[in-house]
Amino acid sequence: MTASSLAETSAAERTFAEKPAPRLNDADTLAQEIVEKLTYSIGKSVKRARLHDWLEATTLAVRDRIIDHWLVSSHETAETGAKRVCYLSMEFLIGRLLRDAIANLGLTQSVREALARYDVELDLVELLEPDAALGNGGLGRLAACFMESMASTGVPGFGYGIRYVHGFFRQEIVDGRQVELPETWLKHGNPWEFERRESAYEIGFGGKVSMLDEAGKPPRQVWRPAERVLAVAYDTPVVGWRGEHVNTLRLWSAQSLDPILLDAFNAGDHIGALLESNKAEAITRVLYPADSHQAGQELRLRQEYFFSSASLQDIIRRHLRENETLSNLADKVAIQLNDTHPAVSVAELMRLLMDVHGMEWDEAWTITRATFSYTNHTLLPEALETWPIHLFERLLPRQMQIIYAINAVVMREATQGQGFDDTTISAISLIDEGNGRRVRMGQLAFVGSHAVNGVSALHTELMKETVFHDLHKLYPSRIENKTNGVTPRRWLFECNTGLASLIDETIGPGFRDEIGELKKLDGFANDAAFREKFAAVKRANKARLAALVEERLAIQLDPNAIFDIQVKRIHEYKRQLLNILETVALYEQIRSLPHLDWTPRVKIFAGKAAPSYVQAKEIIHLAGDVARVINSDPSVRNLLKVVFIPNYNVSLAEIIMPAADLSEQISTAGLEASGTGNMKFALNGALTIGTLDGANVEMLEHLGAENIFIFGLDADEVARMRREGHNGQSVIDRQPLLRSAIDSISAGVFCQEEPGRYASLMNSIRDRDWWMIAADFRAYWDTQRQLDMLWKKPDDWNKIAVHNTARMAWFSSDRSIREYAKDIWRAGPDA
Ligand code: 26V
Repeated sequence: MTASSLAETSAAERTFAEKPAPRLNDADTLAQEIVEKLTYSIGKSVKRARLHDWLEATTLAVRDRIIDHWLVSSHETAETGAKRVCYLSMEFLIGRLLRDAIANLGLTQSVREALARYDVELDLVELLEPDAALGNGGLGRLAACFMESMASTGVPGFGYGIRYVHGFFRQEIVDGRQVELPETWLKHGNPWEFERRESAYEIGFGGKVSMLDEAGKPPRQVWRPAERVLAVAYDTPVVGWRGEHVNTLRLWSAQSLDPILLDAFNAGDHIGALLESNKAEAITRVLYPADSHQAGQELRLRQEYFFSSASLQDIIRRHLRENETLSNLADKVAIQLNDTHPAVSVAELMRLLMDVHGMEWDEAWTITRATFSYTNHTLLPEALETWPIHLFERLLPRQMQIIYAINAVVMREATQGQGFDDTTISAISLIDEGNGRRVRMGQLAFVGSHAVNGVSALHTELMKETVFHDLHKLYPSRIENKTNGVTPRRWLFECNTGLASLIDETIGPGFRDEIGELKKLDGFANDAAFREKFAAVKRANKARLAALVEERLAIQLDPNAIFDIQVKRIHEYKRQLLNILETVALYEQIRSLPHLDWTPRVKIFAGKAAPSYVQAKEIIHLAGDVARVINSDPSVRNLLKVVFIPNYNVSLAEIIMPAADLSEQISTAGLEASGTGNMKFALNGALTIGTLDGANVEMLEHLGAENIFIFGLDADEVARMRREGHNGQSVIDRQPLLRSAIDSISAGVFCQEEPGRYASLMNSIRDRDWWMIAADFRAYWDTQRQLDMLWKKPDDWNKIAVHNTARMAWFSSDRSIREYAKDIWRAGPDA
């Protein structure tokens, strides 16, 4: 069997490999398998092999074992006719795969020993794997955690997305400013993926729609696209815990149908001959490096339609291979729309069912709604996708017709059924008439789905009150909550082996199979000897991070200090600026009152700004400027250090999360849909300082108020103050610490070479204070000082830290996936 046909499930193949011959998991066997790959797949001898060759050989050896399980999983799903879950996402922020795969297969020790025989260190080999960074932030990382959890909980899942040639940009800081460099994860090839040339689909753009009236057949609309490109599938296996189930992540790559226009080439137009091919391939060349702010460009819409159509054609083809009819599609497939990026799928599925497969409107519409469900990940108005109608119509004329027709159905339900007034009707409409006529993708995803979910309890309630207020009135049972989670395999077992082993020793290894057992750790918070060991693990993790910072930035960190960490995308609503202002205020206080017993702190920041987001880039620049001045001031040495670690990504997060004492989750309340970094930190024993926002609210419920440090305005108060026209200056006038910090930054204390650099950033706080930085400063400062006091009582601090790890099990993405499977998809082992 060739690599390109593995894990496909055609009837001919079903007889193959019911159960692969079991392999031995000892170091001898693995050493032999790895060396065999090294010799025969890579063509290197043990003597000559470089570390990179060992990475490839190890990956290929491990991959063979995954394939054994992959085939079995695929065949089982096909054989039993189990319902599949298709997760459509523009982003999968995967990170590295080797360590995850080895750990889930239970091979870590054997592989380590096998390589050690050749004086090769597994940890060093793992470091050479590039991060698959096919996502921006939370939404993409959630998709990756969900893929792993679907495999671990036995839900037959398919991830569908885009195989970007260039993932999320590499960030460098040059002269204090963020510089974006292209990321090239495929440079050395990608041993995890299988190209499936046989799974390729044509994707059309532009052209005309006409009515076809053939004798003896009902008249139907036919779309004749002006342009066509090919979507080619690349499959990556996603191995679940203990390797029991392996799912598929299928990413689409765009190719031109004609690689070269030979006529043009022969006529001497060598560049023109390649234009079409370049235009086609451009569709999957780069990931849009933004996580808010509507993209607006045609290429983005092309990307969205390209991967939606390819995925739906694939789903339909597979369905028809196993079923006689499409009438039972919704019984066999659930399709989750990860935000509105794949929302055009609603119109595309209708088109495929009606125009290609001859189904009537009513049946197609019923099936479409029963198949799709939609997750919303942000309420920020600037991130809600809409497309100009003229662009949509030009690129996707048939889909536009269908959207008008869907809109007519919804409008009818709203006027006839409910007697809604004109304002409500225009809020519900799929067409925004107010802004130069645009298609609203959120509305399309909502009406085309049977379930719509938010990602935390608070966010879901706010969806009902704000963006989907009127659609919620029309379809009151459609919105439900599914609080996010994170996979404990990557975010505890693999990234914090010290803590995971300590938990093994303390409560036994049962928590690795049933994460709920972590609760057994709770009682050990009162056991001094255990706390000592827990603190020792944290200290080792801090030392590891300190070594990284020393190596990359030549800054020494004191492990006795609180490691106070804020890592996430840089955005005004996430309020890195509030943290920086508190840092400056603390700096000034330490300098004015040096005799006080200050608690030493290290403030750590990391995160990327969207390339076009000016304020976010200024915030990065400011963090660096503040760091430079504070770190070189001998009067605060060892009491305060500030670092901005460049190029935050999944692999860096795996080192940072276990090393945190304090996790900063300080968004303006009502704006962070959930957060998932908050969960990773707390699971690894960090205390949280945070607002009543996103999943922090539920963390408060699970941890208890004494184990999380909540401050500031809540979402209702923020909304009220905004309505009443809050202004920052009035608050600043009453707060000398804040005023002095803002004045120092404005006056150029941290950027003497260009004193006006931050004037406008500071003025935005003095004027509108839209993000409530001035408004929340005092509460934030007070809570930080409370934490300073707590640090002086290590027993008390460590007790809280233990409670955090013990009580975070509910935030496992296995729990999220089981809820989706039961309530939305009606799929999985318990369906
Ligand atoms: C929007 C856009 C607009 C067009 C350009 C590209 C682009 C890319 C992404 C987005 C939406 C980003 C929304 C997002 O990442 N939300 C985060 O989702 C996390 C998982 O649910 C959640 O934990 C975070 O709170 C939320 O900010």
